[in-house]
Amino acid sequence: MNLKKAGFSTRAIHAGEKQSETGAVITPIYQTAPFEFKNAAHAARVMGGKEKGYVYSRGLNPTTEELEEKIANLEEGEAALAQGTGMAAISAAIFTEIKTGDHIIADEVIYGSTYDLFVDLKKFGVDVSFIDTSDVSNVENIIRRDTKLVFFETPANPTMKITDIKAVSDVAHEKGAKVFVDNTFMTPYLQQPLLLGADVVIHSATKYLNGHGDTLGGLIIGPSEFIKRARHTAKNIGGAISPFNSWLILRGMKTLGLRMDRHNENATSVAGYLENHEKIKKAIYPGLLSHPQHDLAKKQMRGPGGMIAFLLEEAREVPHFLDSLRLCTLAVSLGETSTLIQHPATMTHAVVPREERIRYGITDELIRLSVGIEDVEDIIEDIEQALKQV
Ligand code: LCS
Repeated sequence: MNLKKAGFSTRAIHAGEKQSETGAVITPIYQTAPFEFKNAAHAARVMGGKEKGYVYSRGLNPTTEELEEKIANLEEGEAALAQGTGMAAISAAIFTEIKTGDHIIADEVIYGSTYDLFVDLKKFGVDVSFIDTSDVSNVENIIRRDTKLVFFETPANPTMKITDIKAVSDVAHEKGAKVFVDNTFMTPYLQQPLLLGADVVIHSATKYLNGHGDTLGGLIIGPSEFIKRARHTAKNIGGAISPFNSWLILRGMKTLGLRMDRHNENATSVAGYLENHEKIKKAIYPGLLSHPQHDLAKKQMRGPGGMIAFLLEEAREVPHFLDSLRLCTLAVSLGETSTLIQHPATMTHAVVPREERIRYGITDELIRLSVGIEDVEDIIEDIEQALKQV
């Protein structure tokens, strides 16, 4: 069957999966560091790049390769590279593309460690401008001839603001800059940045792609030429994923479509509930008509996703509210079966200096909810009883 033409879930289940020599239906876990050469001449050909072959799992591993092929298929990119964490994927992608003296534009609202990585780049002589990419005119105003790349998440972690992938890509390409989109919150089921003009897509596979909260992983998808260079850079940085973790993500991805439908459905109900609750100052969710970029969300996303941000009236109510929850789990991370809740100001984004954080909308009363796939009535009931305590 031509998998390129098949539906999303058919591809999520079958793409990348190879027939094993034993007939095993499920991908084997090649839990090995090195691979044996057939002989010295074979080693010379493989090491010299004249013949494809497995050498060492830091560079290439058959289980991980299936994961790479599956995500490349789902994002409709030419090739992909898997890494041990989302941050390893982001680092490898960035270090593949930039050098001292280059300029990077990054959205000011991004995951805390990604922000911290970009701040660190300044010490290597890379000029980083943090701006609000959700207003494309900000990109137009700041982009320069030496701008190498524009990086953003959409929706952004944790404020849920949305950047127009096509509009920013058009502006960036006019100046010869590349666009890297972190698609972790959406997954290819809900958004495909490469089809909207982005050059490279990055995922923390730790989240929805794996979907079960039991492993870390990162993925980079883009043109073969870029992935080839990224594989070289990544091999030297050394952030390889273990074959077992690749296998877990491969397994998780088979149910991605089913899970994302349920995340969409549950989060839509929870967001509607929160928006109408008297103790909630504001609920921010792309599926709500009140989201300032609801129309853009409908245009570039196939669904609103499972992430919600909301504000309590007062920051001092936050700890008591969080401590009163019984079903929702107080934990960082997101995109798994369980509903997870956290306070960005003191948790995922504590690394962003307070003044900047507040300016970006990551205020002290903001709470982030990753709506799981439990029965939605139970999630709402838990939030309801906790809100009664504040
Ligand atoms: N990109 C996004 C959008 C993320 O949310 C995260 C992690 C990463 C990249 C990094 O991926 P990792 O290395 O953890 O696989 N976000 C987290 C969060 O919001 N809470 O805990 C981790």
